[in-house]
Amino acid sequence: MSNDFPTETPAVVTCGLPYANGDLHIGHLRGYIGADAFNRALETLGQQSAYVCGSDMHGTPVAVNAEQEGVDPEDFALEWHEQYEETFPQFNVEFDNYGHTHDETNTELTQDIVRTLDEEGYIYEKEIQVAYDPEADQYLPDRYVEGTCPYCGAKARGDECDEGCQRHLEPGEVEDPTSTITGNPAEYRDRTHKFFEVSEFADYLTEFLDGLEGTSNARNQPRQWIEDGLQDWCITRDMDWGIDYPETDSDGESDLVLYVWVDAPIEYISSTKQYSERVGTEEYDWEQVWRDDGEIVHVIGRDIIQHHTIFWPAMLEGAGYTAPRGVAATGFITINGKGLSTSRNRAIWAKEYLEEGFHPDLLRYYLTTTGGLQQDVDFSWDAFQEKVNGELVGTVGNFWYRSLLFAYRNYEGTPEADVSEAVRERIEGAIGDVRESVNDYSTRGVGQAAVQLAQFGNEYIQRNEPWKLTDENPEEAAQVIRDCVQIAKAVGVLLEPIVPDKAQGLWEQLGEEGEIADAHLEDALEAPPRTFDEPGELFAKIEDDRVAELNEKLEARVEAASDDGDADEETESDDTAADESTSMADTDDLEPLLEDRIGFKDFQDLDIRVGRIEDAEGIEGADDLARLEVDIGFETRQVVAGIKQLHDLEELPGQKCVLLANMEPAELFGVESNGMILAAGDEADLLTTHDDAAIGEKIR
Ligand code: B3M
Ligand code: ZN
Repeated sequence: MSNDFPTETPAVVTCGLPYANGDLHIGHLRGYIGADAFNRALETLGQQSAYVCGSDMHGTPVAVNAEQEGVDPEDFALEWHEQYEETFPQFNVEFDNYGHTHDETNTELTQDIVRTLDEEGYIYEKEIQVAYDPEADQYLPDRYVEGTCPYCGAKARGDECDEGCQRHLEPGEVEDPTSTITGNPAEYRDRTHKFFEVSEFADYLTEFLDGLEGTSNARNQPRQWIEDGLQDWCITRDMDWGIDYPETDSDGESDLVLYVWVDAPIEYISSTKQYSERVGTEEYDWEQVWRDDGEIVHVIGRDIIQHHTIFWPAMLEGAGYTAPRGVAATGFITINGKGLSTSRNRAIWAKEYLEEGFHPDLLRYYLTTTGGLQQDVDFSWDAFQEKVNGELVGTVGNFWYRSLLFAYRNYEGTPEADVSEAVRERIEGAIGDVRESVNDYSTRGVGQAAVQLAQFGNEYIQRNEPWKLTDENPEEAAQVIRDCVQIAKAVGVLLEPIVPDKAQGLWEQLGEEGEIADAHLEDALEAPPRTFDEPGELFAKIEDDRVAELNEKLEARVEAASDDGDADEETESDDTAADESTSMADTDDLEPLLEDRIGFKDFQDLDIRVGRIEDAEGIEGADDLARLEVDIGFETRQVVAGIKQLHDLEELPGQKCVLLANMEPAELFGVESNGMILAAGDEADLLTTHDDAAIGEKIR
């Protein structure tokens, strides 16, 4: 691609704004840490970039919670906002600007953009039916009403099918509405509201999606929505809390506020503007980014893809702003294999993690390298321990410590020699991998490149045994250690986006000046200072009894919450960048269990095998079908699967899968399918095995 990062023009990385309405947990952190790591990685490439965000203060998610506590929504939201501002840096999440949607910058800019859309003719008025609670004598926007999703039948909120198909719902769409204030059935009443003509942008959006970068879910899902036909979008609400709809024809104050999803993404621009105003437009020009040729990257939860790939780009285009370059949508978080649930207290809370005394970089490493930006992440204290002890302590920390200690003891620092050609090439290879991973929006790739380099370093020491060489061949010993010190530094530079504090620790041990965060990839090849002090160990092992204790605590907490009574019935009110798991699907949404039983023999007749996808490509002319080549040990099978839209085909080769091998062959779009690959759910979640079952092994 011609326009790879780093680009000539400045970038901005944003992360979905947290609603200012409750404690932060691992579901939130995953997004903010992921985006922070991505932004830092961009900067190591030499990309000029800003990382901005802010608290989402408006809307019913905030109003409903404030009301429950009997507090004014503004005071309520501001309090959470301040807490978030303090919490993020504790995880080394460093925003260049962290604002909020209720501040002056955002209020003005929002009204300005809406006015422009109006002047451009994209906004019209229409009478619609709005839910109303006669007892509370109040209209019921969004979360004030619940009912049934008209598309999938799941229980849904007024504006989103949060437990089912994840669609955005327009006012009046939810069926059998009940008021969340009184629990009474709601009435529908006629009201006049403002609409944004999203339907006008269908062609524009199709083209936009063709060029969009980011994760495959964000690039592919919206195509279906466009094909199904775009509806115009109601952008006002009957509420007091929010930004007033700007009246263009000065006939007085509006009694409508803007829908929260109008002013929330505009905070991305407002926050960038505040950053620019602070550092000066010479250094960073928000208008260049947002109105001209900036590289805009949004990191979001996968439940808000529609807002960021349909509504938002249409607004930007309509008002004359720059289109996003990439959208990366994070998957879900599970805890011990079960859906994260705040009402069940099955969550890892930000505060709790820090109070347990763990270094933030450990969680950063776990979250960014387990799931990258897109994949679902399961968190368990056991897996956390395994990853920390294995990769950070065992591979990275061990390599750093042994090479620096050896260098210090024998040479008081970096031995005087040039890095050998082979090692230089190996480091250059790792740098190339990082560059490629960033352009693939893969933080996991960044972490892997660094850790594999450390692994190479360990093997290099082991193979060359410098401790033997110091006497036998001092010159060669110096060469080996010189190489190792360089590898150690390179691992630090490459891993900085993920573990910034620990990398800074290494930087200082090497006697380097300033901040490793300011280093670029090429600095990985620059010699460290000639002398440095005795190093210390940067990572410590997590002991088994700590893990046992943490598991017990978590279990006790979850139990206590379910003893509390109605936790199981409660509707989740979390609004995170990546939150609840689909594994919590209401059983009403599932296909009913079959009554008829089969014998073991019937089961044995199914020849189900462990396979590995070798190749995957779309089938021309078929919207949904892909042709896969699956190695099942004995042979490689060609199968056709309906996953073209749902998976990034390029990422499939190498993945293990499960294949029904004695399925009758069939021909689809002229391609023979010789077996069936097993998957679950609307997004074709591919089945796999999790340990070391060999390719070809039968499933029994
Ligand atoms: N405040 C939180 C969510 O739905 C919402 C994000 C706004 S991003 C502009 O995940
Ligand atoms: Zn639905």
